[in-house]
Amino acid sequence: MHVLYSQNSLFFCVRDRTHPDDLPFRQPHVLTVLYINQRHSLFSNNDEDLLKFRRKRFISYQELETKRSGPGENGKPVYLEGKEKELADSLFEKEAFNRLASDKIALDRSIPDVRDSKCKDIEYPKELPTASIIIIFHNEAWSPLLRTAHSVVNRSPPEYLHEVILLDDFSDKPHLGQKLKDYIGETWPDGIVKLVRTMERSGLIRARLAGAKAATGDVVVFLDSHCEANIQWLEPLLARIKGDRTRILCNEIDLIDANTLQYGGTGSSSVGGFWWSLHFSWRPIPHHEVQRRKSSVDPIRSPTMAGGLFAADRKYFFEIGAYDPGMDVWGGENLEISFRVWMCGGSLEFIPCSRVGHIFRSSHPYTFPGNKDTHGINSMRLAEVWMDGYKRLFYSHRKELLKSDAGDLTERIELRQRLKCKSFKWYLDNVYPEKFIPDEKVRAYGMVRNAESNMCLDTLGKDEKKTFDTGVYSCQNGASQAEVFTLSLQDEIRREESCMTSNGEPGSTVPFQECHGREDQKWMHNKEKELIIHKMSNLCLDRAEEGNGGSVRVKTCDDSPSQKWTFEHYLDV
Ligand code: LR7
Ligand code: MN
Repeated sequence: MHVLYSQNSLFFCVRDRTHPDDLPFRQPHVLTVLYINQRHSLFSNNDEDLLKFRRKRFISYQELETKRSGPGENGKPVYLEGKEKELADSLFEKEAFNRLASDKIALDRSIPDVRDSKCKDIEYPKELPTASIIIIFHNEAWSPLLRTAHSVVNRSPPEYLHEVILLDDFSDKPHLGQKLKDYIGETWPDGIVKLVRTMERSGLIRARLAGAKAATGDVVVFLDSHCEANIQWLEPLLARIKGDRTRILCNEIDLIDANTLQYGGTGSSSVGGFWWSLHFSWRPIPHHEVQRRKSSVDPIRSPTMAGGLFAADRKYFFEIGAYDPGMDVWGGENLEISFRVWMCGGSLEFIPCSRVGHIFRSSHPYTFPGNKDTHGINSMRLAEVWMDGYKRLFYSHRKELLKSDAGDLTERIELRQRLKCKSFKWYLDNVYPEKFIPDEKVRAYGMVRNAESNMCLDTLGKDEKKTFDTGVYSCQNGASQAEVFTLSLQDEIRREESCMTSNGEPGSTVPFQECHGREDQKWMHNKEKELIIHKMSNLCLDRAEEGNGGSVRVKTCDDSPSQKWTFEHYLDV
C-alpha cells in the first residue's frame, strides 16, 4: 500500500492500494480515491482526549434526545400543505422521496425505540471490536445523507466507533462539494467523519469496495446514504462478530416513509429470499428457523440479504471475496455475497435488536451510465460463477441475456476454487430448503397447452406478488417464461410463489394466489384424457374464451376440446 501523507494539507491520497488484508482477493479494477481527512489540528494525537470529547458528545445527545421538539421529532411524519405540497410533489417525481419534508426535519432528530422490549435486557460484552461505518452515496440529497451520518455518530458508543467514512461516488451536485467538506469539518472537528471520493463513477459495488479499503476499524458496516441508525444498533452486531468472525450480520431494516419521513418499525418476522429472476424478496421466517430459535430476539439465519445494510469483520470480508468488482452501478451484489458467504463456510443473520431505518424509494434518483441493465449483467455474473446448473432457471427469465457478455469471470471462478466453496445445490438443500425449484422433483412442468386452439396458459405479464388471473395466449414455444407452470408433487399448479386456486364455483376464474397448501389449490392431471381437474370440486379447467388474453375457468367436465391440456415435460416420479 502506498499512502502519500501530506501533513500540511487536509488531503492525502491512497493509490494502488493493495492492503495485505485484501489477499487472497485481488481486484482487477484498481480504484484511485481521494481521501480527505477532516481532523482538526486542535485534536492532537492524544487518544484519551479524543475519546473523552467523543464520550461527552455521545452522552449529551442521549440526555437531550427525549426533550427535543420540532417537525419529524421522535420519528413523526411531516405533512406539507398548499404550495409547498405542490412543489414537494413535483420534486418527488425526480428524487423519489419528499425532499422538502426531509429538509424541515433536524439532521439529528430523535426516533422511537422500536425494538422488542427484551432487547433492553441484553448485556453486551464491554470489549467489542471497533467499527468503520461506510456510507456510500452518489448525488444523494443533503438532509438524508447528513441525517445518516448524525444518527451513526449520535447512537454509536465512541469506544466502538472507529470512524464514519462518507464515500462519495463521484457526485456532481454542488451541495456535495466544498459545502459538504466544510460541514463535516465544522460539525465533527474530531475527525470521526471522513470524506472519501472516488475519481470516477464506480457504482455502488465498487464504491463499497473503495470504502472498505479505506477503512481501518476491525469491522466494516455498510449503510445506504438515506438511513437512520437507531438506539444501540451497533453493539449487537459487534458482539455477534466477536463470537464468530465468519458471520455476516444484517440489522433489521425499518421503514422511513418516502413521503412523510415517518420512522416506522417493521418487526422481525422476515428473512431474505430471491426470485429465480435474481431479484430479492422478503419471506416469512421458515418453520425450521422458528423452531431453532429460542427467543424473539435471537439472531435469524437468512438465505439472503437485501444488500445495503450489513456488518462484517473487515479482514473476513476480504478473505471471502468482498465484492465482484466487475459489477456495475446497481443490483445483484446482494445475492452474490449471500450465496457466496453461505457456500464458502460463513453465515448470514438478521439481528432483531439492531435496527436501522431506510428510506425506500420507488425509483433511482441517479443515472445509469450508458443506460445499461446493470442488474441483468451483474446477475448474470453471479449466476455464472455461483449457481452451477441452476443458472438455467435465471436464464429462463432472462433469455435475452444469453446473447450478452458477462465480462471476464476468471478471478471470481478462481476465488470459488481457492475457497473450496460448496455447490449451489448444497446451498438450496441446506440453507434454503423451502425454495421451490420448478423443474426438479415435480410431476410435470413447462407450457400447458390446449391442443385444439394451440393456446397456452399464460400469466399475461401480471404482477406475481399479488393475486392475479391467468389466461391463455398463443403458445410461444419456450420463448416466454410467462407460460412456464409446474404440476408439483403436492398437486399444485404453480409458479414460483403462487398457486392456481379455485373456489369450486362452476364458471369461476382461477386466480393465482400465494401457495398455502389447502384443498382449493389441489389439482389432478389425467395425462391420458388430458384433463386438469380441481380435486375439491371435480370441475375441469376450461379455456373459456377465444383469443389472446382470454380467461380460463373451471366448468363441469364435458369432454370438450377446450378442457384438454398437456404439459410440455413429464417427469418420472
Ligand atoms: O452508482 C451508484 N453509486 C452509489 O454510491 C449508485 C448508488 N450509490 C449509492 C446510493 O447513493 C445509495 O446510498 O448506493 C446506495 C444504494 O443505492 P439505492 O439506495 O439506490 O439502492 P436501493 O436501496 O434501491 O437498493 C437495495 O439494493 C441494492 C442492490 O444493488 C443495494 O444493495 C442497496 O444497498 C439496497 N438497499 C438496501 O438494502 C436497503 C434496504 C432495502 C430493502 C429491502
Ligand atoms: Mn437505498
